Amino acid sequence: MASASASRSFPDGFYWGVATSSYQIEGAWDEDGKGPSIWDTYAHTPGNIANDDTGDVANDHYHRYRDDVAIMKSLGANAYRFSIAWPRIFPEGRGRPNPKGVDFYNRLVDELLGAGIEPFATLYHWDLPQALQDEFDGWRSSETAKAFAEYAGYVAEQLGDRVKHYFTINEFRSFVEGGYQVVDVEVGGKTLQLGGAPAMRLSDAELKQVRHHAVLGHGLAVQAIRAHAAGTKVGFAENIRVAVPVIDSPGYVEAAEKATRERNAGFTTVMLEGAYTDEYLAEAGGDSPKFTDEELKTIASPLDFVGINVYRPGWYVEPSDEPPGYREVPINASHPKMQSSWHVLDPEVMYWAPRQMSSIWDAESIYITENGCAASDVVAQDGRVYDSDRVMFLRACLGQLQRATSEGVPVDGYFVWSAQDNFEWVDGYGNRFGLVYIDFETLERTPKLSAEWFREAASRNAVV
Ligand code: PNW
Repeated sequence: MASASASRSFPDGFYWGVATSSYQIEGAWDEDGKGPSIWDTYAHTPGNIANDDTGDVANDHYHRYRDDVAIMKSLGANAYRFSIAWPRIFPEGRGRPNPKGVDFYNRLVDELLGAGIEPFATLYHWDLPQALQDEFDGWRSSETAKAFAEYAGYVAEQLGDRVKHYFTINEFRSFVEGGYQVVDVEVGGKTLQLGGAPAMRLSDAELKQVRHHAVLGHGLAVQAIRAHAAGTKVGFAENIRVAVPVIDSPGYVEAAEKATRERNAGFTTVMLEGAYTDEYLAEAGGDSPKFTDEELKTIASPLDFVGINVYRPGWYVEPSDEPPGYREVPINASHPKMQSSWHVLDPEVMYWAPRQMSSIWDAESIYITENGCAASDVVAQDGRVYDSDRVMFLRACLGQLQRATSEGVPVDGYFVWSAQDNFEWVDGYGNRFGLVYIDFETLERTPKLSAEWFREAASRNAVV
C-alpha cells in the first residue's frame, strides 16, 4: 500500500524552483555600462509607482547574488528562474554588446551551477531598452521583434554551454495590455485598472498589432536561440488566462476548454497553433492585425516546453447552447482573495491550467513558471516571519498540481514567485511575494515560514 506521503508526491526529477526578474531585484540600474530601460524611465517619473519607489537599488542582487544563491540552496531549490536585463547586454537595444553585462550573468550562472541549482533564463521580463522605445515606440514596431531575436541569439551563444533552458518572453498579456493600453480586471464587483511602462494608450487596432509583434519576437527568438546554442531547450512563460469549469463534468470541462482557447487567441493560441482563430479575426474586423503566413509560421516555431504563470482563475464558465458554446459566470463580490488587489483565490486553477495545456494543445512538457501570493508580512518579536496565508496558498496550489501530475499531465517543474520580496511594479515595495523577507532599509534577508515549508516539500518531492 502506498504511504500517505507517497500518494502526494511528484514525478522523479521534478524541478522545485524559485523565480525572480532583473528589474525587480537587481538594482545597479546604471552600473557597468547598463543602458536605461523603460522601467527606469517609468519609475523615475513621480506619481507612477506607489510611494515613488524605484528599482535603482532594489534588493541589490547585482552585488549580493552570491548570498542569494546560498539562500536558495539552503531552501532546497534545485532550479532558479531569473531574467536577463536586455539593456545590460545591449545598452542601446542592439549593436555593440556590453561585456560587463554579460559577465554578471556568467558569474551568476557559475554560482548557481556550483550550488547544484539549474539555471532557467528568461530573456524578456519587461525591461525594454529605452533606446528601442525612443527609436521604434517599442513593440509597436517589428524592428523591436528583430532586435529581440538578435539579443536572444547573442545571449544563448554566450551562456548556452551552461544555461540549457530559456524562456523567451514573460507574460505577453501583462506587458502588452498593461503597457500599451490598460488591463481591466474584475474583482469583488469592482473593475481595477492595471498598467505599467511604457504607458501608451493605443487604440484596439494598434494594440492587436503590438500583440502580433510580441509573439513574432518570441518566434524569431526561438529560431535565434536554436541557431546559436544547439542542445538548449526553449519555450515561453505566459500568464494564460484559464477558464475554470464551475462543475467538474464533461459539458463544463469542454466549455472551459473552448473559452480558454478562444480568449488567449492573441498569445498562447497563435503561438501553439500558428493561426489566429476565426473568432478573433471576426471580432477584430477592421482592427485585425496585419500579418503574413510566413510570420505565423515563425510565431508557431516548435517549442521544447510551455511555461505558464498561474495565480488566479481567469473566468468561471458553464456550457451554453448559444455560440460560442460557453457562458461566463460572474465572480461573487464575497469570493475570497489574497492580498494583491487582483488576486482572486482558487487553488483549483493550478489543476485546470496544466490539464488544459495538455488537453487543448497536447503540450508534452509544462513548467509552472510562477505561482505565489503577496502577504502582509512583518518580522515578529522573535525575528521570524509568520506568513501562514502563503503556506496555505502554496500547499493548496501544489495539492492541485499534484492531482494533475498524478493523472499524467506532463508537468516537469514548478517555480514559486518569488525567491525574495522585491519591487512589485506599480505597487513598489509594498506588496511582498517572497519566500524570503527583505528589509528594504538594511537589505537584510530573512527566510519566512513559507521558506521552511518549501524546503520540506522540495526535499520530499511532495505536498507537505
Ligand atoms: C506577474 N494578474 O505579474 C509577473 O510576472 C511578476 O513580475 C510579478 O511580480 C508577479 O506576477 C506578481 O504580480 C502578474 O492580474 C500581474 O492576474 C498580474 C496578474 C498576474 C501576474
